[in-house]
Amino acid sequence: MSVNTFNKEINRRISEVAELGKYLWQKGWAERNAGNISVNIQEYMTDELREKLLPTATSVLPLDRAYPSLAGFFFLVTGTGKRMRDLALDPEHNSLMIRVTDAGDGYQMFSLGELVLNIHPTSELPTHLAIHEYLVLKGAKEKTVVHTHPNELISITQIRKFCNEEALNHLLWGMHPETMVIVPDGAGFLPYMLPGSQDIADATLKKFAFHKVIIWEKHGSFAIGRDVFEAFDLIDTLAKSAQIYFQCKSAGFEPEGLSQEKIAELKELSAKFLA
Ligand code: 2HA
Ligand code: ZN
Repeated sequence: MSVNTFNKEINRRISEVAELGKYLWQKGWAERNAGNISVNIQEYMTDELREKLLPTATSVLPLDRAYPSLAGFFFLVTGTGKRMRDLALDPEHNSLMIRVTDAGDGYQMFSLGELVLNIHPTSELPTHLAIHEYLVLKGAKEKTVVHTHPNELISITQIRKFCNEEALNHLLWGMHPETMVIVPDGAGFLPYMLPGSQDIADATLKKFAFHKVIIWEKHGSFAIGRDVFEAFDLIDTLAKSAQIYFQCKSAGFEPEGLSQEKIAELKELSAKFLA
């Protein structure tokens, strides 16, 4: 089965994931296998396609915890150990489709290419599924989750005084007016935890109740969006602010930033802009 045999909507999501892989690589945020992407494609899964796919499923693999609200849901996910730069050129061999079992506590895999599947989902699958479950339960419009390693945002979290949401967001909002307009809820900040674990998934999930983008200390960022580009834009905007901060510092001076008053004024503008 090749990419072309899915329906138009699913093919489009596969292409978008590949395109995002290119952006992440070009940004320098995707060393080796860094980063991962998932898309909830349940709404595009017709009965006809499901019937065609199910006989090609792998056996069931267990999940560390159950996601009852995702029972039967299909997702596109990037593969563990796969490179974003390869994903950009060849989504069939660097990403796959999974279906959460009817009990919600396992998943089956489906190839986007040949029938023999030589790929497993991202190591951050627990965090991706936890976020998707939260979005489904909320009836949210966001269907995509993007994780990447933006140098600028990781660097900020190497500086202890910015390792809290208040200081971090004050800094990022103050570097450029667009940052408040695009990310009015600011970034959630998660202190360092072991990647890939259920604990980091649970802690990240709690942050998404208040933010659309989370920064993991000394590691990277997670964002949600209606499509992968919307999630990318949140991270890109924050990274731009961090970059401005470091460019000023490299030029030998302390950036002035925007005052609390100006930031508050922008928050009002953002409410109108995003309404
Ligand atoms: O996909 O980024 O956090 C590799 C990672 C793990
Ligand atoms: Zn990572």
